[in-house]
Amino acid sequence: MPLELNAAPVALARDVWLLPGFASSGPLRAEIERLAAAARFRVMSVPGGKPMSVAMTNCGRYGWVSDAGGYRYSPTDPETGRPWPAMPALFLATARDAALAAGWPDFAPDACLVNRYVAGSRLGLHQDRNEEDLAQPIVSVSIGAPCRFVLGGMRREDPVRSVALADGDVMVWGGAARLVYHGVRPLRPHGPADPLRYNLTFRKARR
Ligand code: MD3
Ligand code: FE
Repeated sequence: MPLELNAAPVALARDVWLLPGFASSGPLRAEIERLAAAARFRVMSVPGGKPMSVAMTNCGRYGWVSDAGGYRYSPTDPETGRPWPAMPALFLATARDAALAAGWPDFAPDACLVNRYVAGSRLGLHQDRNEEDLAQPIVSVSIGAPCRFVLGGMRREDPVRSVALADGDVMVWGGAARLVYHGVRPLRPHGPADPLRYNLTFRKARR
């Protein structure tokens, strides 16, 4: 059993919490495989037209999508026109438990974005600001290969620092940190056995 399992939450900055090893990734991975069979991972393009390096799918009432029309939440999968798969009970329980542990007892996510990283995949510095209710926190669950997460400030030009995230680590952000700039450094080639990283990002998209 990893030493950090059920470790106390670590405050990385004001209203930014790291819950080391909070989640058991095996059962979450099994759910990801089920989801991907219903709504496949796809590479979306940023509004400027360039494909992202991260592949994505969604579950829950709303899914985050990006295309030439911009970034938005959609109740349906643009590839099939069908609603996104329901959020698995295990996903919802994990997100709610993590938010509670970090001090947000009423988190009710209606959207879960599933990101899939291969070696070289990255996410540039950005804010999450497509959600209607910025009083709600965000919960992020890391699964699989480790990565370095970039934590900036309220302005793009603020200094950043890099935080290591491992399998099972959960981050919770809200309050004063809700609009903090963040990103993910290019995933390093890991091992032949498990080169993938998944991230579940739970959000309340609509009021
Ligand atoms: C900090 N995903 O999908 S989630 C994203 O690991 C995204 O795939 C990253 O950033 C990933 O938008 C990290 C963690 C996260 C989410 C929202 C935040 C960090 C945040 C909002 C404000 C500050
Ligand atoms: Fe983000």
